[in-house]
This record gives sequence, C-alpha cells and structure tokens, in this order.
Amino acid sequence: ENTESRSSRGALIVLEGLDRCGKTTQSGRLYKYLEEQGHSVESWRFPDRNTGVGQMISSYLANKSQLDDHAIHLLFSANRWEKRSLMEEKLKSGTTLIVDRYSYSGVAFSSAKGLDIGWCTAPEIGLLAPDLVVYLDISHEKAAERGGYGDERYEQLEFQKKVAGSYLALRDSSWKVIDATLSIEDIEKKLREVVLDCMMTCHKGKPLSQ
Ligand code: T5A
Ligand code: NA
Repeated sequence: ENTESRSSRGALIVLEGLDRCGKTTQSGRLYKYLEEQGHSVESWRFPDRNTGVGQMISSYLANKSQLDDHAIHLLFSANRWEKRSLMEEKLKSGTTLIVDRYSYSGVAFSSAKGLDIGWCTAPEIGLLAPDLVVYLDISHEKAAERGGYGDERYEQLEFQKKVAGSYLALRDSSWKVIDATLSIEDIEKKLREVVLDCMMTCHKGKPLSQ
C-alpha cells in the first residue's frame, strides 16, 4: 500500500508570471487536457480569495482597504499555509495540482516594493516545493496591452516592470520559461510537454519535498 501511494503521487505544478501573462488561460486548458486524458487533476490559484484571509487580500487588491506592505505580505503567505495540509493530502493521494501563482509571486511582488528578499522568503519556508515552475515570459509593456489593466492595485506599468526584475533575480535553471507572446495554442503545446514530463518523474517516485 505504501509503495503504491509513493509511486502514484500527483505533481505540484506552478505557473508564474506578470499580471496578464496568460496563466489563467493556460491553467484552464491544461486542466481540461489532463482531465480528458484520465488524470486526477485540480486547478488551484493563489491568492485563494474564498478563505477569510483571502477576502482580506482581495479587498486590499481592490484598493478597498489599506495595509502595511509587511502585513499584506504575511497574509499572502498565510493564505498558502492555510491550504498546505490539503495540498499535501491531494498530492499524496495521486492528484496533480495546477497552481496559478505560488511563493514566487509572494517574493517577487513584495520585493518589488523594496522589502528585503530574505525577509520575504522566510514565511514561505516549509511550504511544499513545486515539482515544476513554469514562467510565462512577457514584457510588462506587452502584458499591459492585453485587455487593458483593471483597477487592481498592482496593475500598473512601472510596478510590473519592477516585478519582472524581481522574477529575473529569483529564476533558476530548474524553471521552464515559455515565451508568453506565442499563440495560445503554441504555449499550450509547450506547456503540455514539460508538464507530462514532470508528471512522469513524480509517478516514478520522486519524493515530495519542502
Ligand atoms: N500577488 C499574488 C502577490 O502580490 N503576492 C502573492 O503571494 C500572490 C499569490 C492577484 C495579484 O496578487 C499578486 C499578484 C497579482 O497582481 P491574480 O488574481 O492571479 O493575482 O491576478 P493576475 O495574475 O494578474 O491575473 P490576470 O487574469 O491578470 O492574468 P493571467 O491569469 O496571467 O492572464 P489571463 O489568462 O487572464 O489572460 C489575460 C488576457 O490576455 C489574453 C486573455 O484572453 C486575456 O484577455 N491572452 C492572450 N492574448 C494573446 N496571446 C496569448 N497567448 C494570450 N494568452 C492570454
Ligand atoms: Na490570473
């Protein structure tokens, strides 16, 4: 029984990028594809606006409340912590999770405000480590042209430029970078390739880590 659960765990797949890079579009398509292929899969996103903490975040993003930069950073992190045990349960029971934003968003957006990177990273320690991070790469100028930014707090050209710089500093060789200016179908195809590859590695028994 042990061996079975070990060899059939799901993969933790994270999509990252600037606002409007296409994460929601691609998560939806990937979810549909994997489900049709018969995989056990769920589509998640952070912030998860459905929890109590998530509602505070949502109100802050909509400029309906003000919070100190450190306080909102910790709320974003708490929002991931409140989902951690469910996340572990799902992965161990064999469900693959496609997650739209995770810890890297937390660090990239807060450090773009000038907060210390070490301070930003500390509350993320102990959360589950992604098996795959896919960065949908687009310039802040091109992203801004898409459907226009709404009223949310971070949807501003100058700020997104800083966020792009933070992501660049965080990126490592394990990230898969996909050109987010390609057609939706081309991105989808590339995404499937890296995801199926990652799922295979997890099936073969790659341990879940923190
Ligand atoms: N945040 C988040 C933090 O500060 N700390 C944290 O810890 C976390 C988790 C909310 C904000 O919170 C910040 C980051 C964010 O600023 P959110 O609710 O996920 O995060 O909001 P966004 O990520 O900004 O969501 P968006 O909907 O703006 O962007 P998506 O999901 O990346 O893009 P998507 O798929 O909705 O597409 C945007 C538009 O582009 C078109 C789509 O049709 C749509 O109109 N599009 C394309 N057009 C041309 N070519 C393509 N390939 C296209 N793909 C999509
Ligand atoms: Na989104």
